Amino acid sequence: MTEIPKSHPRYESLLARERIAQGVKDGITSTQGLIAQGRGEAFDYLIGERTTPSAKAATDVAAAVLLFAKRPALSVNGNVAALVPEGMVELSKVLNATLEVNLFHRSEERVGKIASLLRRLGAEKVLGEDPDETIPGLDHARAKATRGAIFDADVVLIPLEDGDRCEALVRMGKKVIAIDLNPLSRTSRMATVTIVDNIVRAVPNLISFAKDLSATTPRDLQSIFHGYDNKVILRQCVDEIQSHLTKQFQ
Ligand code: PTJ
Repeated sequence: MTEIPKSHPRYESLLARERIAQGVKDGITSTQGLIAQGRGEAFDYLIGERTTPSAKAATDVAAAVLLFAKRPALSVNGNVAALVPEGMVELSKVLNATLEVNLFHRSEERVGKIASLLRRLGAEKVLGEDPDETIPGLDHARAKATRGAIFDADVVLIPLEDGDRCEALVRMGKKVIAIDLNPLSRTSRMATVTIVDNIVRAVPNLISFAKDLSATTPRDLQSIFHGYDNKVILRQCVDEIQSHLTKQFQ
């Protein structure tokens, strides 16, 4: 990887680029993943490369929903595996959740490499290499799902999703938590809870909020979710972007 000095004003962003580029070289990330990262960066710029108050609120609710889940599952794709593999493993342990490798541009080789990486980092429950079910209503590889993980989960975390699977999972009656820097995407609009934040900030926040809430009773966790309205959060996010942009030229 290119050596990036910590003093560089765009250190975090350049580091993420390096991770994605390395992911492609290692056969973990798809080449299309480079484009996805670029799109994410553009939205992150508009957001101000920070965790906004609306993202913080959504992350707190997401942590509560994942904690009161009976069978939580965390979906991992090639970009997630390149950017936050250690974080996803830690999150799975804090939540007692199963990780499932699920790819849009699926190749069995890439699924295997990602699953091995997660196991090497200490993950105990990794599925996705032998999917035994299909998510109804999807015609692409993302439909592949596994019993014991995404297929029969009651709550699914889908970071950096590319479209209609979110809607299909919601149709199955699941609560879906999305991490997506684009507040306008189909995924962001369809999810039960959308965290509009960079995954490199959102996953550490989720881990820390889940740890903080770990002693909370299921009843109190449910009350954190009660009355949550994702549209209100997305509207707040767009307002935050607008006021951030306005401030740039004052
Ligand atoms: O590994 P695969 O084959 O499953 O493919 C994964 C990608 C990400 C390539 C695939 O799912 C895809 O094409 O996704 P999209 O639609 O290009 O990107 C999904 C969403 O993630 C977009 O709305 C991006 O803005 C957003 N995004 C990109 N990078 C980040 C991000 N959101 C949070 N953090 C990021 N770092």
